[in-house]
Amino acid sequence: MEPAALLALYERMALIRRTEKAAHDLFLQGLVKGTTHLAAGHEAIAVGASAALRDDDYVFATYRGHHHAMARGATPEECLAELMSRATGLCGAKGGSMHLTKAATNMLGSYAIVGAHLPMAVGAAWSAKLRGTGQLAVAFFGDGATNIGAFHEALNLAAVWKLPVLFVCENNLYMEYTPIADVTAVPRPAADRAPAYGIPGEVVDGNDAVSVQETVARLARRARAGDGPALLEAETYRHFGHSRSDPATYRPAEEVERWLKHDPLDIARGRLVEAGVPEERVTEADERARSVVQEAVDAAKNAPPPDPREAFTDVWADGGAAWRT
Ligand SMILES: Cc1ncc(C[n+]2csc(CCOP(=O)(O)OP(=O)(O)O)c2C)c(N)n1
Ligand SMILES: [Mg+2]
Repeated sequence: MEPAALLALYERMALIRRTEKAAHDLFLQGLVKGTTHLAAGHEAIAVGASAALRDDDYVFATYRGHHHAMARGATPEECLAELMSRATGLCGAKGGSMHLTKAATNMLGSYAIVGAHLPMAVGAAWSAKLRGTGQLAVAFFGDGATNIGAFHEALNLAAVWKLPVLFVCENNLYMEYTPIADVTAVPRPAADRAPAYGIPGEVVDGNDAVSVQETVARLARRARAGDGPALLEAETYRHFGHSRSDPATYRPAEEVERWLKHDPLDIARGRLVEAGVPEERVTEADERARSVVQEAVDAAKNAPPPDPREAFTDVWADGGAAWRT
């Protein structure tokens, strides 16, 4: 990867990390209503995959989806304002943390029901295939989703119809407070299921943005060429608890320490050094990320709440509610 592209990947990850930290701090200040599921630690999956996608590809994420919204064009200010229920939020304060959506860039939503969006991604891929657009649909989901029926139904249909869809599992070893290994019949909750559907199943270091980018680019090429879906298991770890109320004390200290040393930002910094990018460039990128997020926090704090009349707009697909009320 070109040094400039590598630096851009790094800066996007730094921006996401700082936004997640800001979301955590704002929650502690009582300014974030509702729950949040932070993706600090998962940044390389969103940013690496996004770097391998076309701008018009479809992306679907879970409630742990801030990183995907930001990798697909949402700004820290739009995201933080949404978390803080401000009129300037990404979804005008109607979505909140668990439903970040940016339809304008084909980031077709974050979903709170585990596994629910996998069949939706299959539908988007079917539509792309019928229209012959060459677009791809990508569904990002957690390891827990691999034990949900919709995961298996989606994989089967996508394989039978050879649809251009990638299933990307963010295996962070836990589904809420339960180790995935304790409740799953195979060691690799995602990749080991792929053979049952006759599709490629691969494992990648989900904390290395470059490995993710290369793997997704390769699987995307074959899907666009008509060779059908693939299942990618990206190994990662969350830095915070499952959701805002979870101190994550159930994780062994040695495991946490090992994964914190395998930080996606540190790995990207190592790659920048290897590529000969001077340290000042990295420091400047960090500084830009810091100041963008600080400005986003200030702007979101100062933004107005939504107009109560807006509660009845965007509720139905036709944009109105008149005939129903
Ligand atoms: C169908 C369904 N069952 C249960 C839940 C409650 N729930 C919310 S998150 C979660 C854990 C999911 O873990 P995983 O898929 O590994 O994603 P992670 O949170 O680790 O990113 C559960 C069980 C839900 N939202 N939807
Ligand atoms: Mg998980």
